[in-house]
Amino acid sequence: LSQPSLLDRYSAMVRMRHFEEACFEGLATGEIHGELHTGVGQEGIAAGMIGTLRDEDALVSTHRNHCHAIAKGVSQLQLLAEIYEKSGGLCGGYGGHMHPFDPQHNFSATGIVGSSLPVALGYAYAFWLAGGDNLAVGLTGEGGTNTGAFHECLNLAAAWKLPYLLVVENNEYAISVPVSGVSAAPAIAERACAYGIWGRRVDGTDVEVVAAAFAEAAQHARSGQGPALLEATCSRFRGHYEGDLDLYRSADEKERMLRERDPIARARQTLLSRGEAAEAELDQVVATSRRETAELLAQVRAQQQPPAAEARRHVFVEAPA
Ligand SMILES: Cc1ncc(C[n+]2csc(CCOP(=O)(O)OP(=O)(O)O)c2C)c(N)n1
Repeated sequence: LSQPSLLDRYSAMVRMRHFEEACFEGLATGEIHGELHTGVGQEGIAAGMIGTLRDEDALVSTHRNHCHAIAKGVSQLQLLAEIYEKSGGLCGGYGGHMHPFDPQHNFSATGIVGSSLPVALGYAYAFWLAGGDNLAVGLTGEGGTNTGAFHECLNLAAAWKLPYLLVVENNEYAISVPVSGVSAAPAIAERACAYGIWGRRVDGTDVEVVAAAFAEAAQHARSGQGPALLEATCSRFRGHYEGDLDLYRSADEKERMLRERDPIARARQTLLSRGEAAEAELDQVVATSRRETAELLAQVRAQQQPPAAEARRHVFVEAPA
């Protein structure tokens, strides 16, 4: 796979943000039910994985999974339809936004904090048994790193030198709990020393820095040298979920975060200052993405919901007739 240009990564991030905005619409109109967690502000981490992840690699994400799915190549139409609870969704509209599952791309997610990690470990073990150089990536927020699963997965993956890459999106808050209140160590990546594995902490708002570190970590884990722990710092621009009053962050903190920690604005600034793109070209990228996302949403809205009578399908094992 060749690595995308910064302009390509910028386009991908813009698209991810517009995708999230399309989800806000459905929540406001009552088309989407339940808690909705979006990756607005965190797109740099997902977009940094593009170009390194292959179709056969596995990516197991969290409750905040939309950008990761897009980076993995999951159909945006099927993903948005799933979030909008439509029959054409990845899981026929039964899974909803926290549980998209795409076996074709080895992509899945779970709303149980920390539980993406052992699922990814299972993929890593299967890949190791099969030979070859497929990679399993497990994602978690920094809150999920304080579950037992985090320790157990890294310990086992290290002992067995599995092709396992654990990515931590450190947005500093687990709902309202700041990382400093629950972790004495300043950097989660430092825990890599305890397992004897590759570890690094990077600025997740710089998509190029993420891409370089992700590619290096992936190469390390694929090549039989054991797992890798990549921590990417970032900011969550919205509340924990849509509707969260977000009273645990001051107005000053939020204003500074929006001004200084936007991966899209940062990439745009870099493209302009290096002369790799002009304002008009970047505006065009945004306009095209907006139009295509609106078309996507219209297609989703035209779909049916699964029939109410089948609400319990896939909940219980169905006895053969
Ligand atoms: C096992 C478990 N405990 C609690 C919750 C409720 N919960 C949902 S998200 C969340 C915080 C997760 O924080 P973090 O891992 O940092 O991810 P972020 O939301 O910041 O992306 C919690 C406690 C849950 N879903 N699963």
